[in-house]
Parts: sequence; C-alpha cells; structure tokens
Amino acid sequence: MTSPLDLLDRPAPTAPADHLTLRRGAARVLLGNWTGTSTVPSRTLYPHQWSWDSAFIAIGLRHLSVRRAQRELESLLAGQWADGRVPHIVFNPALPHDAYFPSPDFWQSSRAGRTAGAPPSPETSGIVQPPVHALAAWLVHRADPAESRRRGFLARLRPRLAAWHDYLLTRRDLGGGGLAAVVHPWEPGMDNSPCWDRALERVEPTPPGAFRRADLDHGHPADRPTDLDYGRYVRLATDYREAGYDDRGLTHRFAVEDPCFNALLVVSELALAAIARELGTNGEPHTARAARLTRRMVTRLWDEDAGLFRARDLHTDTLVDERGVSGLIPLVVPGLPTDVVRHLCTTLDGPHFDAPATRLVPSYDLTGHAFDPTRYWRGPAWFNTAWLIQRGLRTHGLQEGAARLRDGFLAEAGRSGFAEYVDPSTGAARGTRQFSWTAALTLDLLCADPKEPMP
Ligand code: 9WN
Repeated sequence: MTSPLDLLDRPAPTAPADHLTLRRGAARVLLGNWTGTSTVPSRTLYPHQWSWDSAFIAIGLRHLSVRRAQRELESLLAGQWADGRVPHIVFNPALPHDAYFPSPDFWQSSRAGRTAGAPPSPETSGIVQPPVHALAAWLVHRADPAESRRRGFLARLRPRLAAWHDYLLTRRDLGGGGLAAVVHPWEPGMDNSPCWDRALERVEPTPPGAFRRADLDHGHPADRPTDLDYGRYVRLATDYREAGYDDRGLTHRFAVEDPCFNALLVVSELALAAIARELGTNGEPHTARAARLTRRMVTRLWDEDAGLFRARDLHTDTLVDERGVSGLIPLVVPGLPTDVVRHLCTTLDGPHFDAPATRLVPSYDLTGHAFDPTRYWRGPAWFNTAWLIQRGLRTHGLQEGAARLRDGFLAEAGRSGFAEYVDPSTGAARGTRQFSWTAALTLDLLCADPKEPMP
C-alpha cells in the first residue's frame, strides 16, 4: 500500500519547481501534525482536534491520503452530541490538562453536557464552529469515489451531518429569522474580531487570576487576544456550562448571526444535497433549504450601502457597524444575487480590504478604527478565508481575481513557513508556524482539479 510519505517524492510531473517544494513542505506539516486518528492544528498552541480546522485539513489531506482524510472527519464526528452539535474541540485524553486552556476539566462535557447529549467519551468542548464539514466530506468523497463507496463513507457520515445542520437550524435559530446564531466569539472561528467588541461589553469578565492562559506559553502576547477578551470568553463559556449547554433554557448574553457561519451552512447544505443524490436519494430538501437560507442571509445580513454582509447582534436586533472579512465570505454561495456579487467584488478590491503587497485579504477593515496588523482576527490575513474567497470568485466565474488570490496565498504560505496568519501588508508571519490548515489548503490549491465541480 502507498504510504502518504511516498507521495512527498512523487510530485505531479507538470508542476513548476517552487510548487514542488511548497507541496513537499505542506505535506510535511500535515504528516508531522497527524496524531494517528486526526490532525492537530499546531503541535504547540492547539494540541487537540478542532472542528472547522479538521474540515479544512481533510480538504487538503485528501490529496495525500484519502483514508486519512476520511478518518479526520470520522474522529471529529465521534465527538458529536446526541442533540446534533459538533463540538469545537475534541480532546486528546493522552495530554495533560494544562496543555491547553480551557481544558476538559473546564468544559466537563460528559457531566455538564449529559442532558444535552454529550457522549461519555471523548471529552469535548460545549460550543461549536462553522459548519464546513459536509463540504469537506463531499470533496473527500470526490477525491476517490470508488474507495469512498467501498468504505460506505458518505452513507455513514450523512445522518451525522444532517443532524448537525438540524441542530443549527432549530436550537440555534435564536433570532427566529431562519439563520443559525453563534453564542460565543469562538464559535464563528474569528475569536477577537472587532465585530464582537460591542456585544462583549455586555459581558462581565471573569477576573484574570481565576484561570491560567496556556496560549501565552506558546503565542506572543501581541499576537493573541487580551486578558480582558479572555475573561469574557471564560465567563460566557462558564454560563453555558452552568446551564447544561441547553440552548432552550438559556438567554445567551452573546447571540449573533454571522455571515461566514451561515454562508458555510448554505454551501454545506448544497454538499448534503450532492451527498443525498450520490446515495440514490432525494437531494431536493437540502437544495431548497440552501435557497431559503441564502434569501434569509441577504434579507437579514446584507448591507447594500457598505457593500458587504454584516453580523446581526440579536440583543439589539441591529447590524454590527464594523467591516470584517466574514462579510465577504458569502461569495462562496452560488445562488447569491448578481448585484450582491458585483458589490462584494468592488468591496474586495477597494480601500477596506485590498492589501496590494500580499494580495491576501485582511481579517478586518484596513481603514477601521480597531485595525491592528498583528493581533489575531483584528487585521492579519488568514489563509482559510483567502481559500474561501478564491473559491467564491471561481464559483461566480471570476477566474482572474481567483488566480490573483491563489498566487498571493501560495507565495505567502511558503514564505511564512505555513504561518497561522500574516501581516496583510508585509506578509510577515504571525501566530504559530507549521499550522495545519495553511498547509492543507496550500495542498488543495496546488493539487485540486480547478474544474472540480462545485457541489
Ligand atoms: C479557540 C484552532 C483554532 C481555530 C480558530 C482560531 C483559534 C482558539 C484559540 O484557533 O481559536 O478556539 O485558542 O484561540 O481563532 O479559528 O479554529 O486553530
């Protein structure tokens, strides 16, 4: 049997030399971060399994080993709760509790989450992350349909993925408008975006002395969220845990409809439709749900004047007056009205998001009052968002823009040592290095068939 290692030395014959080096480098990161059942985002800063990371990782891993890519998603879904939620972290029981904070003894999923349906093991967190998983499952299937059918991969995953989406569209429709809400800034995956600042002011922070931040053992304080942010994250998670992680009984102090989160749900519904058809069943309910979600997203989150989608704060029922990269991600939705696509492209190329030197997209408005080129989601450019936007541009036939972003991505990923994120103007590496999704999505850009049909 071919080992993934062999693939390092079997480059595609037509690739230019620097791409071969990049491909080998990316593969090495993924092999180094593989634990035997899944991939850690980073050996140091994030030593467990993360939800949306695993989806992006599987999308890259499929080019190295389809079996590993399947396994990646299967291990994550082994942590799924009976109410359908897919937790944002599945903990590795072999690691000491102080390897990451908040640790399993903070979340206490098997005890505090029992009524909500947490499994007795593995231990997990109680919050979620963006639903990229059905898209990932579909792309992993497409990499080797025969192997996927032989192992019954999609047939096993489909009910779990459907339950996950049902959870989001029932228990998490907190605004009653037919979109999924996030209840913690870690849920949209863009933790300390300035888009959350106003909503977080309502949250009384847990004092810094009450917990120990393991992230500062590995990450630079100037790159990471502040202690004040952390105090608020801890308070929100504590409240959720104390309420048994039950969305029905709790008034969440943080409740927001996020454009990226909902756009990924649309794309994953379309992937579920493709999965249903592949399994010989009717995909129509998922296609219809995707169309409904798209309409609701435009009605509830589109800001025509700003030319991008904005998050909706459900406490004030208003759009958040900040421009975050999340507001551009709905470009991945195929059924977006043409004039919305046009406006989004203008915004992408305009003063708020155009970082000409790197061609990457900053996580927050370059001209915004809170812009910071180094601090986490408050300005730096991330590779998963660039991958999603280039995919969106391709979806709408905008090949030139997609190619420009792809080139920028590959140049900065290589130069930065597969950094977690980079300064959008200079490309200087920030955060952790050898970061798994940066490597995985590099592989995908290098190896995926550009004509691969969108689900
Ligand atoms: C909290 C793992 C995760 C990503 C998130 C990113 C960061 C965690 C942290 O790392 O969040 O979930 O400790 O900062 O913001 O998007 O999934 O890579």
